Amino acid sequence: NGHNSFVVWFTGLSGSGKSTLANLVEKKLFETGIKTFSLDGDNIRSGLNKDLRFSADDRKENLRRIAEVAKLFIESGTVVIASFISPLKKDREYLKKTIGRQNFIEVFVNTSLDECERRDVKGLYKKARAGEIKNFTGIDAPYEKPENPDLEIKTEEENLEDALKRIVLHLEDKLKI
Ligand code: GGZ
Repeated sequence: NGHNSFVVWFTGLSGSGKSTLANLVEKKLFETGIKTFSLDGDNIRSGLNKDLRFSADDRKENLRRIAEVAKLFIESGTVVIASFISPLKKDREYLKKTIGRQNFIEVFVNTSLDECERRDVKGLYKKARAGEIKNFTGIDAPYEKPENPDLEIKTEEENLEDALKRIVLHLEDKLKI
């Protein structure tokens, strides 16, 4: 229906605010009449990727399958909004290559580990510190920061509304035929 389709990919630590931003972006695009679909741990890891956990290999396979799903949505003319930690540079490179660089908008939700741990919305950091969760990103599994993201959101410095405006402005350009 007249616009480009692509993936808006949010990467960042657990509790960085990826989903919050993703939900706001989806709402904005919906209001503009654009067909969107959101992919996140809730709808992917509970079904399609139920067999995967958080080893490096499992995360890689998680992201590989998500890339394939995203490609199908793009083919259908849907804008995909994806929120996954996607902690490794090489896995994000794979995503870009598979989905196509021009169809992949990387948004780095840059919230410090200190702040994510301070918020600890789901109590997962506490559990990870206690050794109850293994391979937790930022604690005993790596997060490699993107070097050249299309957008970087520093949630400790910028309010949600301004961040949202910045993302939507960037997307409006991409949406043109
Ligand atoms: C990181 C974990 C882990 C471990 C469970 N490490 O904040 P959440 O809870 O709701 O979102 C996190 C989600 C991360 O899944 P992803 O598919 O985004 O990860 S990746 O891209 O690395 O494949 C977190 C929860 O799962 N969670 N155990 N060990 N996050």
